[in-house]
Amino acid sequence: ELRQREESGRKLGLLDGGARLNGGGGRVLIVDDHERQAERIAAELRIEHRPVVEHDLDKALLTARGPVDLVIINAASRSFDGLRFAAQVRSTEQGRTVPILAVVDADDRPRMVKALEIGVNDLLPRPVDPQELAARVRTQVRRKRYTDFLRNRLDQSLEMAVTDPLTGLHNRRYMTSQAEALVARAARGGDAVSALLLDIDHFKSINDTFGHDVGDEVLVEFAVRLATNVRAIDLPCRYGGEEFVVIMPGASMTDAERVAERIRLHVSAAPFTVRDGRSIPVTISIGVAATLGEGDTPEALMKRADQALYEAKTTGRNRVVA
Ligand code: GH3
Ligand code: MG
Ligand code: MG
Ligand code: MG
Repeated sequence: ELRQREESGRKLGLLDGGARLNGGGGRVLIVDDHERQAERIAAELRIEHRPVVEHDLDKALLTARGPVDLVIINAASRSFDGLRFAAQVRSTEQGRTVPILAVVDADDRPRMVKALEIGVNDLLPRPVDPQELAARVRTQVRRKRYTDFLRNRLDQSLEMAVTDPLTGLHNRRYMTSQAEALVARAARGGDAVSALLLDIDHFKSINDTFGHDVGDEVLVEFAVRLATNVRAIDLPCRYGGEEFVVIMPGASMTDAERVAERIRLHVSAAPFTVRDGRSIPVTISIGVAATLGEGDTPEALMKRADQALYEAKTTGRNRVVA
C-alpha cells in the first residue's frame, strides 16, 4: 500500500518534485520499541513522507548513519533509552547532521531539557497531535534538505578550487600543496619524490595554425594521454598554459625517467585527432627531477625540473632530460 502511494505520489511529481523542497518525501526513521505508538506515527507520516519503523537499536543506528532525513526517537519509553540512542547517533560522523525529533511526555520537563542538551533538534510532546507532528517533521526535513544542498555546494566549490576546468586535472594550487607535504617527508629521510615538468612543443604554432579552440582540444587530449600513462598514486596536474607537472611519490630518478619516456612516446606515436577531423602531430619535452634528501624543498625540486626541461628544449625538443 505504501509502495502504491509512493508510486502515485511520484507520478504526480509530489515526492521528487515540489514536495521535496517543501519538506515532503522525507526518509523518516522512527525508533521506538512501542509498536503501536510507532505505527500510529508512521501512518500519519505516510501521507507525506517515507517512514520506516525500527525497534532494534543496533539496526536503527546503522540506518541512522545512512541516507535519512529525520530520526524520530521515543524518549519517553521506560523500556529503552531513546536519549542514549540519540547521543550515539550524534557521536558518529554521518549522524552528526541528521535532525532528531524526540517524543517526550508533555509534563516531563527534565527529559525535555536533557534531550535538548544531547543535541536533539526538536521535541514532540506526547500525546502526539497529528498536525503538530506533521508541522515539526516538515520543518526538520526541509532544514535537512537545505543543509544537504549547502554541503553539496561547498563540496563542489572545494572541488572546483583544486581542479583545472579545461582538462579536469588538478591545478597548480593543489599540486603545490601536495608537493609541499611529500617533499617535506622526503627531506626528513622518507621516500624520494620525483617531478616531471612537461611542456608541449611549439604549442603557439598549433594555436596559430588551427585556432585557439583546437589548441584547447589538444590540451584536453594531452591530459588524457598523460593521466592514462602514470601510476595510480602519481599526481598529474595542469601547471599552467601548456605546461603540466606529474608528482610521483616514492619514485626514484630512474623510475621517473622511465615514466617520462613512456608519456613522451604515447604523445608522439599517434597524431591528435580533433573534432573537425584533422590530425595534429604533437610532441612534448620533459624535464625530470628527484628529491635529494635532507634540506630539499619543492621550489628547488621544481627548479631542477625546469632546468632539465630547458635543456630538453634547447637540445632539440621531443625528448626527456633528467
Ligand atoms: P616551446 O616549444 O618553446 O614550448 O614553444 P611554445 O610555442 O609551446 O611555447 P610558448 O610559451 O611560446 O607558447 C605557449 C602558448 O600556449 C602561448 C599561449 O597562448 C598558449 N596557451 C596557454 N594557455 C592556453 C590555453 O588554455 N589554451 C590555448 N589554446 N592556448 C594556450
Ligand atoms: Mg615556452
Ligand atoms: Mg611549449
Ligand atoms: Mg610553455
